[in-house]
Amino acid sequence: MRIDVVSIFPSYFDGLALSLLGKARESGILDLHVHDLRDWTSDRHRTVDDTPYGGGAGMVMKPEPWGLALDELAASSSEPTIIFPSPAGEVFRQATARDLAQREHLIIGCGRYEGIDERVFEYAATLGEVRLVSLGDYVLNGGEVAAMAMIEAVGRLIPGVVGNPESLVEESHEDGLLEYPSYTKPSAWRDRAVPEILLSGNHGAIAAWRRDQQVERTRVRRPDLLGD
Ligand code: 6GU
Repeated sequence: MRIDVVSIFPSYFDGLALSLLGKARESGILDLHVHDLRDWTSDRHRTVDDTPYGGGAGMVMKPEPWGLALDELAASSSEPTIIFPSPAGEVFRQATARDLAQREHLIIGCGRYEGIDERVFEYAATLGEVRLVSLGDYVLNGGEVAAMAMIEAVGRLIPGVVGNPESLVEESHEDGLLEYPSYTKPSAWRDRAVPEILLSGNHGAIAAWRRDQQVERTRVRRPDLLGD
């Protein structure tokens, strides 16, 4: 998979060189390129924003650098998926990550300030499928942190990125439930014992206990996931 990220703070993404995703990049499974939006400006100050038509607080990202960036990056594939992290978008879920992990080419446009000129989204839709995607119902200062979260969630689903594919399925949200609790040695620690059942060797009983734990914590912490 190829991912192009456009941002005015490209160094945010240096962290993606670490760990699992770093290895995926080295092995060529994940072809990640981070670009500075200002490279598509032509004025002396490399301006990317201006005041909003109609008035109001803050600045809006100008369309011209975005148009040139999208033209150049979309030219490298037939049907890119163009993602704009936005608190006004659809909520990013595990199903979204699974969907995006199937794509050949993602372009992620990170907005700052009060947002990007609306015409950029319309234009982008002539180049590929456009998705406005939000991390959740709270406000960040820009799309970078959201883009990092999305790249990690999508990247780990690309075949070969996570060494043991079994570890992908027993995770919170993969089956619509929260994950069961995990324990390791020592079996007693600061007067707290590991649940007896996990030491029993009875794999059927352990699987049933874990399932119960999943359902119970989901009921308490995230009843919305159960449709209640
Ligand atoms: Cl994707 N962007 C911003 N700026 N704020 C957010 C968000 C995205 N998701 C939640 N809050």
